[in-house]
Amino acid sequence: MNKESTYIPPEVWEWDKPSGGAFESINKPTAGSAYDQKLPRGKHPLQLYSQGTPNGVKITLMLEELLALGHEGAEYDAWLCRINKGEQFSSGFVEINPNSKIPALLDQSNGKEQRVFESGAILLYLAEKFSEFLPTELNKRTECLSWLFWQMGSTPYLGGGFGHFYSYAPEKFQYPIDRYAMETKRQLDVLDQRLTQTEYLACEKFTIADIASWPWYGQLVLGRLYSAGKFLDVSSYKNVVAWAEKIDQRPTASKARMVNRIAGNPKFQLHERHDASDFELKTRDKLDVSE
Ligand SMILES: N[C@@H](CCC(=O)N[C@@H](CS)C(=O)NCC(=O)O)C(=O)O
Repeated sequence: MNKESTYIPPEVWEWDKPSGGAFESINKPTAGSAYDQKLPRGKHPLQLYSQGTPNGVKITLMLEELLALGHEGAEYDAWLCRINKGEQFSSGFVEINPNSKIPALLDQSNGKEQRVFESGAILLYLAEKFSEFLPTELNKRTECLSWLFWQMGSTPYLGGGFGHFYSYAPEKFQYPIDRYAMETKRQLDVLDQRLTQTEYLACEKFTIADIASWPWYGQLVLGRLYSAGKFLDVSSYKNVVAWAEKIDQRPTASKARMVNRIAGNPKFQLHERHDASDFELKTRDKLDVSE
C-alpha cells in the first residue's frame, strides 16, 4: 500500500458515505427493523428463514439429515430471506433474530413458539431436541462442542475477512488479502492435522461439528467458494479434501445446498422448500421464472 492511499482515521468515526463493495447497500452501523412486515408461516413444526449461503446450508443439512433418519418433527418450511434486498431487516425477521442475519429458526411445535438465532445455537437446539449428531458421552460431547465453537469463532476470518477482501471489496488490497489468506490457510492446517487423528472432527461419528464446518471449509476445498481453490492451494490439505468429499457423497448434501439457493444452475435452486417432493418438482428450471 503506498503512502497516498494510507487512511488517516478522524477522531470520531462517522458514517458519511457507503463503504463500497458488494454489500454497500445493506451494510449500516445500526440495528433493528427498517420496515414493517410479518414473516410467512407454513404448516410444519419448523420454520426456517434463510438463504443458501454456507451459514444457511448448515441448517438445511442438519434438517435433511434428521428427516433422513425418520424424525417427522424435523419437517420444515424453508422461506427465502433475500439478504441482498435487505429482507433481514423486516420487523418479522428482527423479532426472530435481533442480529438481522440468516439463518433464523422458529419452532412452532406443540402450540408453543421458540425462536433460535445464530447457526451454532440452531444446530445445538436441533441436536438436543432430536438427540442426534451430538455425542452423549462427556468427552466426545465436549470435543464436539469445542469444534462447533471453533467453527463459529474462526470462520468470520474466512468469510468476513478472506472472502470479503478477495471477492467482494471494491478493490484488491494486498494487506488484508495477505492477512486473511494466511489465517485461512492456518485454519485449514488446523483441520488437516485434526483429521489425521479422527475420521470426523469430533470423533469417529458425523456430528454437528462437521455439519457446521463442511459448508465453509468443505466447500472451500471442493473449489466452490470464492473461486479461491488454486490461490489457497487447497488440494494440499489432503485430509480436509477427503473429509469434504465423504460428506459431499451423503444423499442429504446436494439437497441441503439447493434449499434457498438463488445463484447458479436453476436445476439446483429451490427457492422455498415446503415438502420433500419440492426437490423434484419445484426447482427453478421447472417453475415459471418470471419473478
Ligand atoms: N454468526 C452468524 C452469522 C450469520 C451471517 O453472517 N449471515 C450472513 C449470510 S452468510 C447474513 O445474513 N448477512 C446479511 C447481513 O450482514 O446483513 C451465524 O452463524 O448465524
